Amino acid sequence: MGASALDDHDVIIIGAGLTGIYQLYRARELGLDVTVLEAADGLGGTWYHNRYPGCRFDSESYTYGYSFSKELLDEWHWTEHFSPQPENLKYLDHVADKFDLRRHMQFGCKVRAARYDEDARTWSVEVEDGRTLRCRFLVTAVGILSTPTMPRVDGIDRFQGPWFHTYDWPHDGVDLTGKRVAVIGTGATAVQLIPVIAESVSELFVFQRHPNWCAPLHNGQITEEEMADIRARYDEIFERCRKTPGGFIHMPDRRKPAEVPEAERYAFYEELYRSSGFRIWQGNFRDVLMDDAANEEFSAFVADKIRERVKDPVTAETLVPKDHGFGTRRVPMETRYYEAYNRDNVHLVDLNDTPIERVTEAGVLTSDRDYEVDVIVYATGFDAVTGAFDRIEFTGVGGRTLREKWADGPVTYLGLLSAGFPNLIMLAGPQSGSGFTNFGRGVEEGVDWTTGLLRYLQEHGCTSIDTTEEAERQWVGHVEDMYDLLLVSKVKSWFTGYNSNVEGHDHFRPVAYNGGAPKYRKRLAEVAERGYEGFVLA
Ligand code: NA7
Repeated sequence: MGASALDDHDVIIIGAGLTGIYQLYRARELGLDVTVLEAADGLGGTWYHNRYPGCRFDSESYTYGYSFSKELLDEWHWTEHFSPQPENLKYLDHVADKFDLRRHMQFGCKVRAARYDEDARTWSVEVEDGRTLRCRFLVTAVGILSTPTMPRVDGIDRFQGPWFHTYDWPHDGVDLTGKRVAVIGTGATAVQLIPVIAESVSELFVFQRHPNWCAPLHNGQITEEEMADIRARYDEIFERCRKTPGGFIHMPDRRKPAEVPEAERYAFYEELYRSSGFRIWQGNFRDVLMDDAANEEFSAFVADKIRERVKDPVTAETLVPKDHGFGTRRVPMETRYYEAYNRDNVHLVDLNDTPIERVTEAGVLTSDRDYEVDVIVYATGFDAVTGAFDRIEFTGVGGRTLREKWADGPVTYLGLLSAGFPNLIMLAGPQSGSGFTNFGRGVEEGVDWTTGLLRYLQEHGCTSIDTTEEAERQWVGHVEDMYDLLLVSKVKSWFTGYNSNVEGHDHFRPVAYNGGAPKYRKRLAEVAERGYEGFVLA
């Protein structure tokens, strides 16, 4: 594709997770010389790293997996409706082997920096092992939750026992049986982990800064018969996912809650609470995510459920969020999470009353007391969406770095390119509609579209693609407008770019695209039909 003069590659993909694997498959189909650089020692991304007990999908398994191969769909059996991490990793390994993708991947290759050569229109990619590789197109598939963050408290490395972030859970496992364990954080990760380890540890101290609105996952096994039925309905399932804003099988209810009689409304809420997966969030009244009154009513309903499930009223009250409404942060899906607090060996520490002062050799010191523990688990989240980009020194036209350009938040066109960084194509990047839906679905569509773009560039002999500041201005404006429609915009979370553990992430940053998958898909299709409007091809 005009890159034949290079000794290296037409395309380098950074990251061998769900996204990178599929982009590799598609790029290879175009006959491109492509290699994938992966920092870890194996493929799988999120599913390679997160090995903590309880880790699993919150998407229905059969909606998360790839749809591109009928043969793959026909042969793969998801054993649970919300499949656990080991099976998810096995699935991705299976895909890589089935399509003979592994030989295009290089593991243990952490990209340190990448510099655009304006004359040659190529990227030089520096790997931490000292090598520099060149490519025409540099494609990032670095994930949106791949840069774990630790709390900014003193003493973390003074602790004498094992300690780790959930993302870095030891691969050979860690036996917590009979141990005193501290878990810091109560996000989606902690909510999966806590009820599982509560059963075997001697004491579990959960350090909570803000509670989240969690909802029952209602997971279950998938029998052979059920799987056969799912296989027969795959077309219908994927078609349904295409129609929903979140890319899940759950369609929002567009009725105005105020127009639905109260008894009917509450029957609906009960039904949602009994339903599995994200239906309670994505299949709720649309207004619950957009209108204060609707949100308040539903939040009060869920608060009562928490109070019913947690025996000690003080603990129950500590677990009820007071600073944000249901669904305005990503909803942690739980399996007997609240019941864990009914156990004698589980203790909730409210950091609002007694903040952490520091970590000591023996445990966690709060303003109230010293919690002596054997193991400390940090479930403290991620430098989400832009973190992985900030960790690589991307230098574009005129020596400007992406980090400088994005200091106040990402600036992109369609979440795919950032002006001044030609040939750097971001998959499921900041402000892209691909990353903020049911990930499997969003990513597959994003990759298919990008593959169409690469084909176009190939066929038209283009050696560079960039975008303009005007196209970016319009896109970022649209991204911000989409935030304004949702209550999510009023709440500090990784959706709105906040992270107390990352310098400068203390204000709103438009990292997510909230317009929904159908709107994003339509926009991408129009852009392509108009000869890649908003892009500058050379
Ligand atoms: P989240 O959702 O970002 O949660 C991180 C949790 O860690 C959250 O409860 C934070 O409290 C807490 N946290 C972070 N820093 C601190 C400090 N310094 N002290 C105490 N507590 C802290 O990350 P997860 O890994 O749980 O989930 C990420 C996504 O993965 C999730 O949305 C799913 O999509 C899958 P805070 O609320 O900030 O007070």
